[in-house]
Amino acid sequence: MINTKLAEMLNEIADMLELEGEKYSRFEVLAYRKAAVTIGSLQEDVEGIYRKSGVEGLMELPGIGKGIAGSIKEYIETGKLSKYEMLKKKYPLDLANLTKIQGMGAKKAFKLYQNLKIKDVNGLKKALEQQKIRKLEGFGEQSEEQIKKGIALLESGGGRMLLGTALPEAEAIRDKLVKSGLIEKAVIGGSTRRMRETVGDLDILLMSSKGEKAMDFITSLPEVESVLVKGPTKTSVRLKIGLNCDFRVVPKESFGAALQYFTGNKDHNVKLREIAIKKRLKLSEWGLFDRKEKNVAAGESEEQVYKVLGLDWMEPEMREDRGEIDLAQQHRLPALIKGSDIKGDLHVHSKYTDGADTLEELAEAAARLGLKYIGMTDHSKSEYITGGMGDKEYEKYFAAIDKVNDKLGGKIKLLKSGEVDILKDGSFDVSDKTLDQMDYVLGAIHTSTKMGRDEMTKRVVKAMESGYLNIFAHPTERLINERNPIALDLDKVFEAAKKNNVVMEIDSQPSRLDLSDENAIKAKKYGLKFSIDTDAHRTSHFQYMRYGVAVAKRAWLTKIDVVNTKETDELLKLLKK
Ligand code: DGT
Ligand code: CA
Ligand code: CA
Repeated sequence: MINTKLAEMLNEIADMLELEGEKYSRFEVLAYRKAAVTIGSLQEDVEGIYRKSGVEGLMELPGIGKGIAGSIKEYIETGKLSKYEMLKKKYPLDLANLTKIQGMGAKKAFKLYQNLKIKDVNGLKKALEQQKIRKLEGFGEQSEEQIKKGIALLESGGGRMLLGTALPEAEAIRDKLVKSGLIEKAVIGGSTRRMRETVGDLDILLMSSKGEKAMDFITSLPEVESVLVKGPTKTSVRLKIGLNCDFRVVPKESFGAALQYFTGNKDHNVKLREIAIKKRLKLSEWGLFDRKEKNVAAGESEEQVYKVLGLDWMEPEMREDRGEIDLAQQHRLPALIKGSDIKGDLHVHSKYTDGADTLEELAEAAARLGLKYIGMTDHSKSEYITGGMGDKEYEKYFAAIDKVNDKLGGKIKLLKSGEVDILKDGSFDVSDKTLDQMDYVLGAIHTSTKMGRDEMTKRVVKAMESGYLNIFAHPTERLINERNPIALDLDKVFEAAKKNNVVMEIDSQPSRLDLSDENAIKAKKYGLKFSIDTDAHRTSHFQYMRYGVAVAKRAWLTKIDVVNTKETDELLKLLKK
């Protein structure tokens, strides 16, 4: 799938136009940024859309105008983007990766290029070693330190890719294989199937009687950058998006066992193997064998493997060796929450602040997805970059919401809320009167994020004790591989949340996933409730819900743990203060 690469290039064009300065309007820069977000967050292959519906189809995507649609067409047809190539001549530096470093914008990166000929992250590292950067005007020892920290944070991810990027890619490849007619079955396994927040590599299992042809098809896919290993049953490739992918062709009678094995995780598998040994059986990716070497779990399904071992089948999200094997043996597995349990989304942004779509567009899109309500949570004034609102603006906002609700005639309901900043002292940055008018209050920390642990914890606890806070949004403020969590004593925060009936958010944005699965497990121990939200800034972001639901499943949450599984009236009662 070309989405990730294309989005990266569109973003780089925006960066380079910005560097060009006055020659280009802010409007044009913004258009490229918007297009990059649209393409980057798209859950289906943009090439597929073009092949099916042409430039018109592209223009139906939010934020894609005629000009950029033409560029996308050019890229799909020729593999090149002339605007990008032209600008790149003047700015031959790896902006895409340099700007991934926290605190490194295009301007800074270009300055480093102009003065020190730094072109990429490796060059930057060398210059840091040689202490060259501190001597530049506008930089200093402190900024050297900051850049070093940014690089360390980026590399601490160990090259693991966000699930939100890896999964759509895996699905696109799987779908192409299915369409090819060369295979009977293709299933995505590994950490992707377990829906881990990041993925080390992709694992795809195939059932095929034309193994060699299938492998030829795979190695000639446009997604593939290079072939690492190629054989009739096992092929590994490097994908252009910067991820490896293992393919294995497995015979039908071993498929269930192989799927179980290649889903893992490793610790879960090791435990299963021990259980097999106790039953005098041998478990491998080829099957479950008795002493006469007969496969007693032959066939396509995993269920059989678990069943013969005396366990109930469990969802892949649970297979992390966190106690699920014992529960499966005792037939006491929890009934995990499902995507279809979700009735609404309580964290959504519109054009009123930094969202791309109108209230009505958001409502229509959410209704099409079968949601019964969405909570409108545009920002408060401290988030001034987003055009955050004060009391007066909120009044207009709520009136507009009423109007749209009248027009919608009950098809879906917009709820009145706001993503209200929790200030340094734990107070909110809008008046109590405004808070009173909200159906519920979603509070978040965005400013003064470097506070120490005690102070930060007090700040959050105070907001919870105010009696106004209903949902604590993206509680740790982390961005995976990009920004560390704020310093919080989560035990104290969860205790205060329990006392004050504050719901914890699981933010479904792929780079946030906040709370994480581990923190959600901890929060559940305190008896807390959760709200799984998309934090949508455009209608296409509603698609992110599946990532938040996956976090919830990985934390063993059930329907009753999650407030936005309730019908509208029930939910409003629950959130009333
Ligand atoms: P990743 O790729 O780092 O995100 O994580 P996984 O879980 O996808 O790991 P990967 O790709 O190395 O292996 C795929 C699956 O194969 C893994 O989930 C479990 C299984 N597996 C890998 N190595 C071993 C092993 O040494 N023993 C057993 N029993 N299973 C293994
Ligand atoms: Ca893997
Ligand atoms: Ca692998």
